[in-house]
Amino acid sequence: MVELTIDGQKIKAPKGSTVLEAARSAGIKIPTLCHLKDINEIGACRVCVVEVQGARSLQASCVLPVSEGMVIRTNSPAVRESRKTTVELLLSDHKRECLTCVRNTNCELQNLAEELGIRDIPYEGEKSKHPIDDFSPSIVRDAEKCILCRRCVSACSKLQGVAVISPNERGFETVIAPAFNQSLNDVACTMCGQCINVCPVGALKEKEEIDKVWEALADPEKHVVVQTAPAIRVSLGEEFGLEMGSPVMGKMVAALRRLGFDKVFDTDFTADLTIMEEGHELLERLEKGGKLPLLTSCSPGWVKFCEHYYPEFLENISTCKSPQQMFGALAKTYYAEKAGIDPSKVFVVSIMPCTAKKYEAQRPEMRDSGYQDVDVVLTTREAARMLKEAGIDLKTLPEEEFDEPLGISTGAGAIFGATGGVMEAALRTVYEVVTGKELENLDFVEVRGVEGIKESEVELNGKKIKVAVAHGLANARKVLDMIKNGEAEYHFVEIMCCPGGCVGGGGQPIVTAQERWERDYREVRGKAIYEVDKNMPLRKSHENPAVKALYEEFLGKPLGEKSHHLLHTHYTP
Ligand code: HC1
Ligand code: SF4
Repeated sequence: MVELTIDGQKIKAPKGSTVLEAARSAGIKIPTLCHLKDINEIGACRVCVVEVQGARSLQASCVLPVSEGMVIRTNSPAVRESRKTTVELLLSDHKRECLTCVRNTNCELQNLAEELGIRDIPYEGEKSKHPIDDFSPSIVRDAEKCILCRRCVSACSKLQGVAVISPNERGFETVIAPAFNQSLNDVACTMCGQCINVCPVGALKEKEEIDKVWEALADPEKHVVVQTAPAIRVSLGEEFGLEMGSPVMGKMVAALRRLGFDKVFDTDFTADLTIMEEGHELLERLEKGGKLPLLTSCSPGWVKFCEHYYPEFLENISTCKSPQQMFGALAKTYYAEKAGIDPSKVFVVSIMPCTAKKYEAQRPEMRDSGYQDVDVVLTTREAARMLKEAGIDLKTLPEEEFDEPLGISTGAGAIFGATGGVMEAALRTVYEVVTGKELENLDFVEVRGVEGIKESEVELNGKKIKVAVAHGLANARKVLDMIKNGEAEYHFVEIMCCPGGCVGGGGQPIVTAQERWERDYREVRGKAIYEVDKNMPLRKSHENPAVKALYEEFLGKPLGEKSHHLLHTHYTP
């Protein structure tokens, strides 16, 4: 430990820590903008400058190591003046559309301008000019709002191991973009949206599709159904001021009903169905010597990553469509038939924690119902915007139940939303199908939690099955490289594109740098998902009565002909 003085307070801090960390541990606030814990610690924006006794210039506290006897001032006139000037200069070259910006009231630059008491911008001069890139089905990039903090660059390279965005040009011309200023749609971007989640301003956002949903809801000819992803039931509440990880399943159902959806269904239902199909696919590959390890297929950002960067593993990917897509295919066949509705009139909306799901719904493989299976995908954030626009306050609503039959699910479906959940759900079912015995302990804790790569072993009738779980594409890279180099051998691997799994998806409520500092949002939301599972009356996919009925009435059996037609696909290099 070293001892230093910050604003007259004697503080002890671990050797190697930064002045910013030392100050925060003592409850002293230093504002930051580019800083993002463990992801972007580069001292680029200079908002966090402090005065160091004896030093000639102000220093960026986020990269300044503590040293014995150091004397720091965090709020001297020179410091305040410098911070203000920095932010004024940023604002002078910023497209100041605050009132109509998607990040209005949720923007770190806006908040900082307010906190620093900025009342006018004295440096009006030349402004950068850049076209908006909205060619991607998932991500919109507006470089005129970019403040060059590089948080997106770090997230894309460090968390996702993708690195398709970086600074182009120099000086005033600098722009964060794919190489040669190409569109995100033309490079090997996975559409994961992690860059959006870390953007402090509105330079990156999802491709908003709210208007299409308003239009469908207003059309008396259309039967509009909505499906809600596993992860959003523990995150939507954050948009309405509830604590992170608050479970809002019943209120969410009530809210969507009030918005005007004809049926409120649940992606958890098809998550259970995925387990039936994928579990049997695993067993078939194990028995018949198919391609192993089997890799999960429900995360479209991961599938796109595999197509771009590891095409040699495409045959390992399960042929199961994701639960979102299975739902769409069944809504326009099984459900339409059962409800006596012309499938061309059924309009399927998904609410997903994910931006890549927008892209997935538009893939040419996803039209097996005879129509585009899922019509519109909204992120959690877009869904909240719709509710707010309609004057619906989630907090005040009663709890309501999903509609039947596509709204019936088990705890196994719910845990899809957290890293390790697909694996755990699959193991619960595969174990009982193979052994014919009842599983005593349903909790496969070894595959839970936020560690980047998790491993476990399960014995099935005397055969050891080795499994692994990776979340965040940088971890996916590690696992795939280990398999490729013969350093690891698995039978079944779950890969989720986003850190923490879908709870950390690129369409989720924004977690600011300050909140990320205070707690691990992946952990908080993940724990909430496991609580949902614990409280469900049924916790194994094969016990879902609506899934059983679906097989009896429509599909026949797992991996049967109808399943193959509607629920499976192939990704080819
Ligand atoms: Fe996911 Fe999935 S869990 S991919 O993370 O398999 O997005 O939540 O909906 O499809 O079920 C996302 C979440 C989601 C699918 C399911
Ligand atoms: Fe990188 Fe994902 Fe953003 Fe694409 S969407 S630029 S892969 S972080």
